[in-house]
Amino acid sequence: MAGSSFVLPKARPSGPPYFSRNQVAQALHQVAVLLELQGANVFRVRSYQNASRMLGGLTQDLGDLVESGELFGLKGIGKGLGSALSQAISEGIWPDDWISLHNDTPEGLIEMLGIPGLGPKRIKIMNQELGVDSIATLRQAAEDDSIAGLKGFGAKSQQRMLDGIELLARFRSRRRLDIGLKYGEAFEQRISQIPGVLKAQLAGSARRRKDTIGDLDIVVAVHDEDKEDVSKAILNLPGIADIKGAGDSKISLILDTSIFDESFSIGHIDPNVLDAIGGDDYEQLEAGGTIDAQVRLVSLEVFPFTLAYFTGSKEHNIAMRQRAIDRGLRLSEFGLIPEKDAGELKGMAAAQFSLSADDESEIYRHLELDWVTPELREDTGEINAAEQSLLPKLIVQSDIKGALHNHTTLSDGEASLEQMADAARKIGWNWLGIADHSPTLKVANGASAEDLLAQGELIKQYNSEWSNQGIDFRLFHGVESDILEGGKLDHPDDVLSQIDYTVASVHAMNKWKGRDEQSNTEELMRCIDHDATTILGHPTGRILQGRDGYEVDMYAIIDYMSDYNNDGVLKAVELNASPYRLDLDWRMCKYAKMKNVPVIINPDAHSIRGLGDIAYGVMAARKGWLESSDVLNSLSGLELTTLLE
Ligand code: DGT
Ligand code: CA
Ligand code: ZN
Repeated sequence: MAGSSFVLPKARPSGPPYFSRNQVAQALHQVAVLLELQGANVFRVRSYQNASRMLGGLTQDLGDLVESGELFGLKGIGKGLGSALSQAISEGIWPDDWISLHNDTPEGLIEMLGIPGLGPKRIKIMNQELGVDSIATLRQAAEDDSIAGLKGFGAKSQQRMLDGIELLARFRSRRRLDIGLKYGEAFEQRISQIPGVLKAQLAGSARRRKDTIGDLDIVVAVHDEDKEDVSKAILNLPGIADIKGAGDSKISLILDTSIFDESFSIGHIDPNVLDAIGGDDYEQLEAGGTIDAQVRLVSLEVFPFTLAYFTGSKEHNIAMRQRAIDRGLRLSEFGLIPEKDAGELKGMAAAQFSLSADDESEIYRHLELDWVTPELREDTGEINAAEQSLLPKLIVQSDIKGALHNHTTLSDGEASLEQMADAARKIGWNWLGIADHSPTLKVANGASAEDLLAQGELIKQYNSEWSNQGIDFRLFHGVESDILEGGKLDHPDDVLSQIDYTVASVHAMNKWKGRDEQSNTEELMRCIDHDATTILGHPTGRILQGRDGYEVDMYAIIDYMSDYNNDGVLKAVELNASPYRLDLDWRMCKYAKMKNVPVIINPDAHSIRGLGDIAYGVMAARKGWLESSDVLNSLSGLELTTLLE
């Protein structure tokens, strides 16, 4: 499970200091909230809140402050609180009254604190007036419309609570790939640096680059004699909010944002996207978020087997295990063991008879297979392909020479045309396509036809300057046109004919989500029919962890685009690389490839930094079996010029 936690931070196994500054600040904040929930005196509540803020903002080491006695001299730390904190830091024990405060507060009330935008004061009122004592009873009360009537509440705040409950549930269950990878890579990095660690590698859905991640799995190789020390060191790493279990070879943890060296920031989010994932509440949820992690400690000989097992997917493992059985072998997280040797033995006892493997590829070789890259391990045909040496040569980021859906300050981008072009050149691209929003999308400052054409003149000017200087870089001029009623585009034909290409995208999500699959599919087809439409942008409109896309028959859409391409008319489908979208879904990429529909991976960048999202698009494209020849991004500027003519 992922989400946020509201428990007193666990002490490090060795100290002092037994708690980090962050943990102490967090504990004080929790005490303040719980006191407020109990209806305690406001001054008392505030004193804990202030102490939390003050300590959280310090730069000195807390252990030093305790030792020197300076802690007592800090503003807002009285005698009582000072000695309570000293004891906690030097002995690893929280004050009794804090522990009872946590224990005595009904779990349902604590659970409600996780709802974004809902604070202790309102929870207390709803508890007293309506007997609300859990998220479930809160939802019931809101659905019965009884909260709207409470003094100081109203229908709006009632709806906000319902939205908050939904948001929390979504956020807790899984995390987006970008976030999961951020935690996973930071954790892998920290573990790798521990003395005695021979190898540490992220496994699970993160290694398979799924678009969302349930929990992190990390496999660590250590010599047996170092196991205990390494395990202790892992439990002492920064960023551990709680320890769920710590055995000999398996550690179960909850990580929080203090795992990051720098303070956690999610950067610019397209307002349209932010709205779908909870607005300002989202940023707050993310900053206070957590993710679960499972660590396995194994010896070097077992490492490849454990890594392969915990990389999954479960379906891939099952197919692999069956393949092993067919060869008289038993495949497990501990080894690949001849059945005749293993007999009645189980687990590690059987593993002593395992065939050896220095790395994963040797396990695959034992089973007469080519090594399967983790992204493909979903049991969607990869084992057959590996058996026949027909696995695709997947696209890599260095194949990317440019992308066609990016914004500038002409609509809602943060960088100018010139800055975007410079940035693209700096990352080694050969070309860049600009597709600013069209007039209908007022919230995104859609550009008028006049402004669009003026942008085209500027692009021509830049292109001829580069060409004169012998610089092999060019800009393509496009537009991201809204798809209007009946599949129409947002500019007259004589305007569209003056630009290089059109990315046609749906933005009126309410309308499209309120309609049936057939109407939506047909309207998209009408839009694809338009001569100017080159690319279908974010084809389902989904926002991961935010909203489902509109209903549409993507197979029919791909088939329809396929006919055009087979007749020599370019109709490409976008794989929007924003980690909030990854739309086209990876599962559909393989179908587009099979049907000869080119894919264009587009970062949909609204800033220079946004160009970097191309990395997530490449991950999704790889997961979708795409090779460099399947995407327009691998063409040179010259080739693309010819294609778009
Ligand atoms: P997630 O965490 O929901 O995003 O997805 P995964 O794939 O990381 O799944 P997780 O964390 O439950 O387990 C990690 C890997 O361990 C999984 O991909 C395959 C392996 N595994 C877990 N349970 C089973 C099982 O019952 N059978 C088999 N064959 N493998 C399993
Ligand atoms: Ca996992
Ligand atoms: Zn768009």
